[in-house]
Amino acid sequence: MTTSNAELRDWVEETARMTKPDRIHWCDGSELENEDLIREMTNGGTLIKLNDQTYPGCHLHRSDPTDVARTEHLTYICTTNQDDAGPNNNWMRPEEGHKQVNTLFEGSMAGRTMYVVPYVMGPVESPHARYGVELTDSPYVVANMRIMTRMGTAALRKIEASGEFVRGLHSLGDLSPERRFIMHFPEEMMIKSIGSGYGGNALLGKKCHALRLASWQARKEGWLAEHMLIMGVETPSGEIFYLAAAFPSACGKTNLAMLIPPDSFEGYRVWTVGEDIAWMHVGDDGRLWAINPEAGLFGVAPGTSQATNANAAATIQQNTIFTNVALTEDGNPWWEGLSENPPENLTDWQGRKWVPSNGPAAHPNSRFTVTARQLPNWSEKMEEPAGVPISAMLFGGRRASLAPLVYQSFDWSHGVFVGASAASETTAASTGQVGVVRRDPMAMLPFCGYNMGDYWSHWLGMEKKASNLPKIFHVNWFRQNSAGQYLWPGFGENIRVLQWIIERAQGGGEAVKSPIGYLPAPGAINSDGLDISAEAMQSLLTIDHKEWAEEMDGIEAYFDKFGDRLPAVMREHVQRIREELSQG
Ligand code: GTP
Ligand code: SPV
Ligand code: MN
Repeated sequence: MTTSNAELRDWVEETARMTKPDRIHWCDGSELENEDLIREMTNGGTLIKLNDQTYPGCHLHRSDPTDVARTEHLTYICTTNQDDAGPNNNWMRPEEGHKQVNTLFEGSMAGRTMYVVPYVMGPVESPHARYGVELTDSPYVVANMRIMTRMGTAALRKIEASGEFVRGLHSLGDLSPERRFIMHFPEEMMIKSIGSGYGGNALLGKKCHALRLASWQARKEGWLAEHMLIMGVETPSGEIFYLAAAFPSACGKTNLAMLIPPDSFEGYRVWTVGEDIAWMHVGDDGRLWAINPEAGLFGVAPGTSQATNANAAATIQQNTIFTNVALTEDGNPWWEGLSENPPENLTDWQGRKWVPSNGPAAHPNSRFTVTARQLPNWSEKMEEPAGVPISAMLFGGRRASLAPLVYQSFDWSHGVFVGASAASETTAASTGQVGVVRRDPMAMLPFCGYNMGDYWSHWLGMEKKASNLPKIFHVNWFRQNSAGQYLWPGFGENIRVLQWIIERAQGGGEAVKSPIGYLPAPGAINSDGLDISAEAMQSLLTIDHKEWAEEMDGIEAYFDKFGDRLPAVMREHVQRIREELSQG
């Protein structure tokens, strides 16, 4: 196979001259092609077939132990001017970036096949869909891209018709962290990633294209590309309200998007439209409309169970690729939280007999890849070209202290401040220290493809483009008591908070004004049937003025890094909140 698009043909040939693969394979996305790939990987030992009775069509992949999460310190935005990348990104001059990686790509595919993977991000017929081609020497990446995107011949035809596509070059290289780089060239709509076969480092349609490059395009074109889930909450009246929520990596997007309400919430249902990324455009009605650019789920395995997320648990029972989970002696996958006690004779994520002294049996960032269509609560709106209208946006993260369960911003500009000043404890989704609080504006710190100061200006500017923007909220499911236990039960019970959010978004709901925003009035969060003490509820819904004053210092110090790219109104919000906090 080849293509009528000369630019694509030339790029494939030119890349092959550099990387020297033994073969070039143009992916058509067919079932047959996938079966061949899976067979090749199981024969080669890079994929293990799981128990066909209990987990039909499922496989396990173990990545290199040094390659288990995104590597933010090796991720670069290469722009002509350093200020365009901003203090939130690692930066290299584009010529330097190309030079640095091209030497590593030289001959990197020798002995391997180069796969040409054409893909569409978004419903194929959506006016907001975007196209890309990933060249990769990893069959595991191809199999994952087939699940996560609309991949194959239909995508290629779209690329040929439009002539526009993002070029993504990926090679496993030698998997050495010393020779690993994830480079973005937004001025050329190009990605070059080498030395990693894992997740967002290697599935280039995901974070590299749909967030870093798309955020750059979105700013130029007047839309938003965000690290957000999209969910429909059906209320007993049958009406469905769509919400979008940005939480940092491994902070609960996948789980919230698939929420199952408790029995006391009869008539409520949640529909999943997206669980990681949202592209939002202003509609003719002045509202923000969101599409999910992805087609699959790349979810965190640990903590996923019948009890916490029955929708995900049912979804990953078939046709799923598991990465870095543990293996039972019956050929079933296992991870911490799947069952209370680990089964005997476990093989850990590195393929060794599991002993607790080696740490968790499944890697904390072990994942499942599965088509979203298998979700019991799959929303047909996932295929809707126009997307869904968003009523409320949520920002949040993991904060053991400080941030209340929920609060609402006063208006759009304050809501942008709330998103911009969000912070969260780091997780295993990225390499580095876990559990330290860092600022993660809009959960986009690792994914914004340009200067965050400009990004906040762009967000603020949406007010001029859209007459009916969503209401903005902040949530925190992770408040702890002094014994380190979560105060809020989370998961399905989060519907109680969503109920208040939906009421507020419609102009109802009881609230009290505080310096940081509107807090739920006492009793406004429905706690019928919930086993929670009055003290716990009280500490979830009150703010400590002294702690918040210190938080303002931290926020201001963070904002200072952005110099004159920081929109002035952000400092005004800090000032006003400080004054109100000091008034007691
Ligand atoms: P990425 O895919 O990395 O972007 O992560 P995500 O934001 O989709 O996070 P995910 O839903 O996969 O949750 C990550 C971890 O947080 C899992 O171990 C979950 O079990 C846990 N978690 C999710 N929601 C809640 C909650 O409401 N309360 C508590 N205590 N834990 C939660
Ligand atoms: C995240 O880290 O936010 C993820 C996983 O969703 S990855 O695809 O690796 O970026
Ligand atoms: Mn994510």
